[in-house]
Amino acid sequence: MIDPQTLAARFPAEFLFGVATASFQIEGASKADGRKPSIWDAFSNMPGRVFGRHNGDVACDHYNRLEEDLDLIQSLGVDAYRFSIAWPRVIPDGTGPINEKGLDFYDRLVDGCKARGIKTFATLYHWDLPLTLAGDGGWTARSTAYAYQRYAKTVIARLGDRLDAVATFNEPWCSVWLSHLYGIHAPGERSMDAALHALHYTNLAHGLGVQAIREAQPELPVGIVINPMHVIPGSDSEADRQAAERAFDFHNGVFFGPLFKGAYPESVLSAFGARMPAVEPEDLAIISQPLDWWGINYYTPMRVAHDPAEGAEFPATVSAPPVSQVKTDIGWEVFAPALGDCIRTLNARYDLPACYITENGACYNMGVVDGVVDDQPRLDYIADHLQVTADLIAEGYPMKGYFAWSLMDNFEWAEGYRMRFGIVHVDYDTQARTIKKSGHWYQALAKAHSAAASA
Ligand code: IFM
Repeated sequence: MIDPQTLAARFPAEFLFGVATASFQIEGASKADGRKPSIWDAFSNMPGRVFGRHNGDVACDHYNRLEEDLDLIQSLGVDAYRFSIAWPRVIPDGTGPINEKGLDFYDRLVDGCKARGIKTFATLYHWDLPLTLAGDGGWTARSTAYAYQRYAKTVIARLGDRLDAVATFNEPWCSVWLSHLYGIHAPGERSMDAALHALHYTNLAHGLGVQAIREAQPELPVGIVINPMHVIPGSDSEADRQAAERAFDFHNGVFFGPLFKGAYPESVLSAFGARMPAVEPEDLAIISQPLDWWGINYYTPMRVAHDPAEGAEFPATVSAPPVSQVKTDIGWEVFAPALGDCIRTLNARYDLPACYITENGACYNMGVVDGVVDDQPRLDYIADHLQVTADLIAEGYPMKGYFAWSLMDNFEWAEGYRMRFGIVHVDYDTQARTIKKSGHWYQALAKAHSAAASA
């Protein structure tokens, strides 16, 4: 087992250790204080979409257990908490009246963190789009980008003075491709045309959000959280290498290109140009405003091979087998070196600002035995990825912090509650929280790092 003291010594004093969650996954209280449904409330209540038809009605009941959960975070000794704000609590119909009671909850959350000496990293959009907006086309409609801008402005006007950082979006790859092309996440569309529209309007919303945030709170560090794919060709063949390049453009370039170069990848434009929504003359300038930071969510690499099927749609790839047979309980290959290579590749291709690892962690479903959760594989996973992070810092990459996903077990989207990512176990019958072995180890690491930093 990697010694937390030794590992802590590899990180500079100002490096932040944190834990992360998202509103829909933990809050519950889905009808409390004026909140209205999001697309995930609707989706999870449809047959066949989410395992066991689990939903977010209760989740971890965090909305009603805020103070004790903040005490839990404090007890872990971490520097920062990354959480998301539920648009349907703040502006329940997406547009129209602002719900002060929704904002009050986040006021208490932010003040509670500050009172406990915990830095606040807020994400404005972690997939819970107000359901009313779906009636207008959701992310396939340009109007949603402007509704998002008003939402961003509303949140920052109220909370911005006490936030340490804000992210416009969490993992646009998921809310675009996984939600509109692959049909796995809400709203469950399977249409390239819908996905291409969602792509551009999400990127536009990001840029409009940055404008609104900077106008309301010029000093607040603004960023975005992306889950880039570290694409590895399945073989050395030219066909597989080219497939990996296409996959890179499709999965990463469509976000990093507009954001950091002001342009969509040529390969994507030539594959889909006519099917893209109208890109207005000012859009790419709005999207590519410089950012203060970006976040990477990394779990597993993507291995691809050329798809030989005639007429295969761009990027025309199929999955290639993993090299490591070590997998987490959700079936994702464990391969820590890809985190380092992903950061190296992205920095070589784009001019990127400071970086936080905004999510990293592993799904293991072991339960409580005699008051203990022995999740050694999760501990090893986190430790190995932190070693890679320390290597990146030693190479000179501007890695500023690491947030374990997740603070606690929660609603794992299409997998419902059966897949557990927490460093704290949640008993969904009693809502009891039990710090797992990985959580105790992470606590020792965070405390050792703080002690060294303040020595
Ligand atoms: O639970 C999710 C989170 O909401 C976004 N990033 C990946 C996690 C694990 O799937």
